Amino acid sequence: MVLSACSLDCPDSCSFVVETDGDNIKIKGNPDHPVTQGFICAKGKGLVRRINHPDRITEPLLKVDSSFEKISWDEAFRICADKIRALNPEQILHVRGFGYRGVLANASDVYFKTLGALETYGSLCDEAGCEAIEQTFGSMEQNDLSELSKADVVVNWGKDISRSSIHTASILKDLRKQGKRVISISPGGDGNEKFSDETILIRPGTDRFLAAAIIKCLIESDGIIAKAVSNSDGFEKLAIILGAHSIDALCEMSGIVSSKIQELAAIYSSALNVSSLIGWGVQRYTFGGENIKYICSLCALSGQLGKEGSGFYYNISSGRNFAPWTETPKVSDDRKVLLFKLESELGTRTPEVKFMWIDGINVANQTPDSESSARAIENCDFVVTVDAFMNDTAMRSNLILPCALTMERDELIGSALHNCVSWSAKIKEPRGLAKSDFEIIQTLAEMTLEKSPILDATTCFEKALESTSISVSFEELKTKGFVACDWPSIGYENFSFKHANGKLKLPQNLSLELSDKKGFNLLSLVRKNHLHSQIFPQDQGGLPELIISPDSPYLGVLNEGDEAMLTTDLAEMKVTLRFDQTLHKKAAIIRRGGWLKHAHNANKVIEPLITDMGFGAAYYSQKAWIVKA
Ligand SMILES: Nc1nc2c(c(=O)[nH]1)N[C@H]1C(S)=C(S)[C@@H](COP(=O)(O)OP(=O)(O)OC[C@H]3O[C@@H](n4cnc5c(=O)[nH]c(N)nc54)[C@H](O)[C@@H]3O)O[C@H]1N2
Ligand SMILES: Nc1nc2c(c(=O)[nH]1)N[C@H]1C(S)=C(S)[C@@H](COP(=O)(O)OP(=O)(O)OC[C@H]3O[C@@H](n4cnc5c(=O)[nH]c(N)nc54)[C@H](O)[C@@H]3O)O[C@H]1N2
Ligand SMILES: [Mo]
Repeated sequence: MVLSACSLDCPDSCSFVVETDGDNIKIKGNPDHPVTQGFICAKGKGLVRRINHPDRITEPLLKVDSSFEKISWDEAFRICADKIRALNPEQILHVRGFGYRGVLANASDVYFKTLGALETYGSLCDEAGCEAIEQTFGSMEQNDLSELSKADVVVNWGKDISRSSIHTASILKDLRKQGKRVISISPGGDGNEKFSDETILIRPGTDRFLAAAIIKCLIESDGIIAKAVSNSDGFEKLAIILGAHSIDALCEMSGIVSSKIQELAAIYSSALNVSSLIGWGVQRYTFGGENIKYICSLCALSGQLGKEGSGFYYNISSGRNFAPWTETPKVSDDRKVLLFKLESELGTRTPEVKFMWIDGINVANQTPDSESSARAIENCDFVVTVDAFMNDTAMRSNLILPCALTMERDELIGSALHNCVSWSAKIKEPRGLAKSDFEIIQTLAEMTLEKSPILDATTCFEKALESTSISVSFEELKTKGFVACDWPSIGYENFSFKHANGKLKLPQNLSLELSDKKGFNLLSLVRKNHLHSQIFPQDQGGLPELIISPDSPYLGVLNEGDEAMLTTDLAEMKVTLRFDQTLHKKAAIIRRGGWLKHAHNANKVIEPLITDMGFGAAYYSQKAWIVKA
């Protein structure tokens, strides 16, 4: 029995107990870990299937006349090094995702930044919300996860609890057993009702109006706490903005009746401990940042912040407990290209980008307007992808370098949900000729730079642990498998914030929807059993499903089980319709991550809309409709 940990891009960051018998690996959740608590999710269990899967790429593959040929690592490194040496760094683009996170995972960033290569900006994930919280509080803090168990009421603003974080779901289950209350707000269709005492159906993308309406009720009923007003900037202006909208008008915009808003206002201003969960879905909209700002401001103004059992949970930086193992050079803005507009950005750039290095991201699949990203890859002279499967990105590359996966390499990982760091130990040798990303970058750096910035792995780990929040040695951490880091259990205690004047900044705008374009909001939500596009071809048979309300005004003559064309201003794709009574009439759900090559990719029809802050992808603002196939 050995300890290891999951390094998937998932907040729960589980600690594993691993049993090995030759090549056979069995993983279980570590019962001693305070959050893993002895159980893991389907995608964590699925890691073993990925390691052993027959489709796995285990040798370097070079595209010759449109088919792939096996080559040796020596040849692969020589090709890469020759190309990198021959080019001006501005002709090289590094595209990195978080398909692989951790301390050593940063090596490719360090290398390409040192080289002076271009990199991407723009976030596929959580940046609109992170930026909103930073702008509001001057930092991104939250109560320790253990505080959630002290809540009397949990208000879940759009977290898909049963799929995206099963350990949060487990805390909610326990709370309900003790008679505590969980209220979930979402456009429905996510199964949250099984984990909630009450679900409130909201019109997609309008949480800011709901939160604003609750704040307005609190202002009108003297429910705002004085300390929040004195410790914030912009309260007067916010009150004027809210004064310009009636509660009824705000209700109309969010589709929620005013009695419900009064009820929520009463809960937030009560003496109960109210914790708010904020899901990433809420910020995948054109005004996603503002949605988050209003929810956080509601927590602060009602006094449900900075104390036990209260506050909001959105995200913590998964790297905050690690010290950097090296100084990484900054990349100037003129060396950054927008991730979700790669084709147009690269098309107009001089000097022309002739070499792309892609690692830990399925760019041709996960970016909005995925077909355009796919073309950007096809149009580039030479593209290297470090991955383990022949996905939409790898198949369009010139060279595929097979990477080791979780448990085939050592790594130290943090979490976006809790404050433990875990040792993700190597349990077995990488399959075939696969190599760890770290080893690949180490070799490349030595071949192409006068002085390689990449230290040896142990030094990187030791330096990462020279962090103010960690007090165990590397050896101790390896033995224990994880360590709880030293961090205040209460975020923003005493209403002390990190802006220079110590105050929080309240929202000074309430943006109305730009247009009432035709169509429903297309929500491309996570799958239960897979992480994003890490799905096998055999799990993508038939047509993808579009889940829609039987009362949707967009159905026309179409019925459950019918084939339909899911259509947007950008493109169309064929789907089968499935009805879900719990879904909002103005929304439809398609699961994300299906592959272009299997005609399952939602991003084919999703335009590259950008969030109001943080350069996030506003996937869920996509308007779509259906026509008979
Ligand atoms: N099984 C599984 N788990 C995962 C992942 C995975 O791919 N598979 N991915 C991981 C990653 S990287 C991330 S970022 C997280 C994402 O996990 P979540 O935070 O759950 O994010 P989403 O799936 O984007 O959002 C889903 C929830 O937001 C709701 N929602 C959508 N629009 C709105 C709205 O306008 N208002 C409100 N109130 N709710 C809304 C949806 O109904 C749904 O319940 O999950 C992580 N965990
Ligand atoms: N339509 C739509 N699309 C979305 C979203 C949405 O809401 N709607 N949300 C998105 C979110 S939350 C996120 S975080 C992103 C995720 O986007 P991606 O990061 O592209 O997610 P994955 O599909 O998990 O792809 C990660 C890739 O990394 C590879 N990989 C795994 N382990 C390793 C490793 O150790 N080394 C290397 N080099 N590669 C490895 C996997 O095989 C996989 O191909 O996309 C998003 N895409
Ligand atoms: Mo994400």
